[in-house]
Amino acid sequence: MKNLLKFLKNSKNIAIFTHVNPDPDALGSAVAFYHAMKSLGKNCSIFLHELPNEKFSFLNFDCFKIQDDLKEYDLGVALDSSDYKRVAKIEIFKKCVKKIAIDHHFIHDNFSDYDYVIPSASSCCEVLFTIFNELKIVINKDIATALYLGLAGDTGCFMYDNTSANVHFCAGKLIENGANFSLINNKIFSEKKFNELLLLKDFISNIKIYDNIGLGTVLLKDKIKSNCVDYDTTEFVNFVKSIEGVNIAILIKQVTRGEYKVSLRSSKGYDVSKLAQTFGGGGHKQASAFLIKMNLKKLKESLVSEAKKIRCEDES
Ligand SMILES: [Mn+2]
Repeated sequence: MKNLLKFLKNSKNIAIFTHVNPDPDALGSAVAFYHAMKSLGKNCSIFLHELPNEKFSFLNFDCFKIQDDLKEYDLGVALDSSDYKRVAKIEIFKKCVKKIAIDHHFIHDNFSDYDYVIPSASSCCEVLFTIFNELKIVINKDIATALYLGLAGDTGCFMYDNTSANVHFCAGKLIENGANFSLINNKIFSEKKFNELLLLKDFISNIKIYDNIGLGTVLLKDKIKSNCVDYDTTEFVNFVKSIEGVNIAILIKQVTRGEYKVSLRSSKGYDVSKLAQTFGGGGHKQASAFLIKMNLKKLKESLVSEAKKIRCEDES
């Protein structure tokens, strides 16, 4: 931690990065870090490939940059990113004089001058909460909102097994400091466009169940037909997971012709990160993902047969 604080204290211009296809924890940690560093008088920007989905409009989008401004940054900070390849706008990150990474992924490939990783933390935002405390940063409403978003996002609205007592402690402090929890949770977990629900209706009617495994598929043509974007299907995997008797939920989303993104969710005791690793991906025990080029029928067959090998490790 001391090293980390030294890096932060010694830099003036900070470029902030997170992973590609940023999820709530990625966006929350980047925005929280931005406001925290601003409060210490630093110049900073968050670099993304594109602006976030409009669902996140309660975050102030002014902090995001999608183009390189050619400024020299004396520190690049990669948040919530488990390895080098996952960092968005990597070409700008590479140019930063010093580089650090702050993360919570169980599998993290060190890729910076100083990688600060707490694998027991629920989210990168939970790690930042402790760091900001050390730095005596006043948690203003902007920081509280962003940190709460990450906590809620990575704990599935405080329902996954990574929801520790400390997560609830942090969430409480953030609410005290102005995080609008009902707005955030409603935007992220509840509110749907009518088109999304129509796509969901078709999706649910095509879910297949194999013992304790549930598998759902979203094809490009379905998304186009219902006028939905990729982000609209983020929560679909949780519908598969919510089916009684399903311990392992699989969502296959077509990205391009022949290319698929697979999201995995599981009940306590069922480790889907190993399943993701088999296919070149990674993540957490209860939530993992990978990208793959494969024939769809073959992909489904091998996913189901590999998933059947997962045994419950939880004795309790
Ligand atoms: Mn995360």
